[in-house]
Amino acid sequence: MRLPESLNVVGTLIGHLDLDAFYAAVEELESPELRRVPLVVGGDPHGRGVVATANYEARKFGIRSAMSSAEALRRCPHVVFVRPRHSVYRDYSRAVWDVVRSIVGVERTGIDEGYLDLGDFGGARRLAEAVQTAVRGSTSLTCSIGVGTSKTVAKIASDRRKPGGLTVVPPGREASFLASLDIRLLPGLGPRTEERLRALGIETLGSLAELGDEQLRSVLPGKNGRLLRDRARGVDPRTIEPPAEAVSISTEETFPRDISDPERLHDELRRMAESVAGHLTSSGRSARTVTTKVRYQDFSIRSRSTTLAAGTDDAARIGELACALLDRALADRPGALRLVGVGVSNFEPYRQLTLEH
Ligand code: TTP
Ligand code: MG
Repeated sequence: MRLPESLNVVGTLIGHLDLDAFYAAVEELESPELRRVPLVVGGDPHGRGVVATANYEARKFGIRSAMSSAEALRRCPHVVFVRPRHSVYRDYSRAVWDVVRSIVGVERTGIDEGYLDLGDFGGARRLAEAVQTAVRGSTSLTCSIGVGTSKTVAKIASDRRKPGGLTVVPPGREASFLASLDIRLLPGLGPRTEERLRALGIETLGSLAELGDEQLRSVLPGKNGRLLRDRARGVDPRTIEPPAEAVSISTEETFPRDISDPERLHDELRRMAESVAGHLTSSGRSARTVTTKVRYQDFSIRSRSTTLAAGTDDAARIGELACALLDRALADRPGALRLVGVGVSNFEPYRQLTLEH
């Protein structure tokens, strides 16, 4: 996917979107009886489970992510526990980001958060509101968005008015927005740094921003100190990054039973080569390097590659090369295989793409 050209333009407003009580919100949608009761998504409260997240009802009792489930139960004896269902959350997350991407350029940074390219100041608020409305419309989930001239300001702002909030920090207002906030809210500022700053009486981003060079060097020496002070001042040149560039297309398959017959292995490789070549062709690319990967019964992995003088997207050619590479691997180390895979690489830089079965 190519991103809109407006990405990374200096002067663009950045949004940070974060879904509200994400896992818990999904569970409430899936089981309406869980709405309006204190809910924890997490591990066993009678074992060593921890809280992944809690709905806002449960947060009133002081229940928080990463707390032990046993502690959550102590704080609210009638809290309802459900175990995390990660594949369901992944599906909701995909639906959210598909609809967000249909409106603005996106750099996803987590399952429920990412940065948005909101263009110039004039249209940023309207775009952010449109994103919130679209997310709610397509998934019934709510999200909070912070808007600012930098990633730091946008990320901090998205957490200010949860749930469902929109906080816009206009250009020029960064330092005053940050000044009164606790240093703990600055992304990238870890617990050890926090402790050192507090020991000197530096509790707010405003006082961190005001530290002189010499004082800064003594508390937080090196690059990191300057970076954190810059961010506390609202200075953060990071732009929205497009998704990582692809370097290969590959597919692999674990067999229900290990296979040692070379003919059957060749058939599998030819079939996989068809699939890989299909993706190459449809993306208008050709590849110079073909790789065969094998996994033996003891789970060890070997791979063999060959590089052509000119690129190809021909399934039969890739299949034959993959088979020859398999023969080489088996000549070096014979044995039954749990898995084989075919990959192609060495093309014009594009996104990494792993085919799913
Ligand atoms: P968060 O966005 O930090 O939390 P949240 O979406 O539940 O609540 P908020 O409204 O404050 O944004 O994390 C997103 C999901 O990631 C969260 O729903 C569950 C999971 N998660 C964990 O599993 N363990 C953790 O310690 C945290 C912080 C999150
Ligand atoms: Mg969240």
